[in-house]
Amino acid sequence: MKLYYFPLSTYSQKTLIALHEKGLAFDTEIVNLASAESRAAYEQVYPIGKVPYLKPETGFGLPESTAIIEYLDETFPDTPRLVPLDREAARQVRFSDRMCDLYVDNPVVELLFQKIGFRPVNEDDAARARKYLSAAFANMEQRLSNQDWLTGNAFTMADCAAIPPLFYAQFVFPFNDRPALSRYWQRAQQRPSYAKVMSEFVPIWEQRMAGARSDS
Ligand SMILES: N[C@@H](CCC(=O)N[C@@H](CS)C(=O)NCC(=O)O)C(=O)O
Repeated sequence: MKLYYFPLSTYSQKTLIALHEKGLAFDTEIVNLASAESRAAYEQVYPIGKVPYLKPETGFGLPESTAIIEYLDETFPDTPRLVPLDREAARQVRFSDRMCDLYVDNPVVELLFQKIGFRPVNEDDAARARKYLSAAFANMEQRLSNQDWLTGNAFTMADCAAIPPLFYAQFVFPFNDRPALSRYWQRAQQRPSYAKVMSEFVPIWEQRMAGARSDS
């Protein structure tokens, strides 16, 4: 199977964490979201143009990080499950996954893009993003006060969704005043799956930030 992704993309990172948690082998193709040419070529594969996108060995291609992780769970049943089989536990994981995408990842990206000039500054959108992040981080702080991972003591799809935006949140909506969330972020960086993801994207991020500083 082949994963189309962009190393700096949070939703790509979410899927990569899942693939590494499962120890699965996969080919990759990088879609450079900063290049109009690369994006146009990718739209031949997936016309919506968003990453990630998984092309399995057989059958239809799959966009959407959550759908990809659910597919991996079903297709490779001998690998660690990221959505538990128990229905109530699975419901909690799916709910937390949605909350993380909608009220952590999307608002972090909104604030980040406004900060680095990828989107025009819009105070209403920024205020809404901060409101969502305050509420989501308060909820995470409470949950993480007595458990290691977002939905309990097992690492799940909810953690795959929660961890990537925390990297960028450090720059646009820091959470060091939240001790349980800060400990979770430390734990996440020790997790081999995410450490592997970081080893690819952090140097790219640092290079871009250094370039942006020298331009200004
Ligand atoms: N709901 C999608 C979101 C994917 C998404 O927004 N990807 C971003 C990168 S993190 C992207 O491809 N942006 C390019 C664009 O919007 O054209 C998922 O879970 O995969």
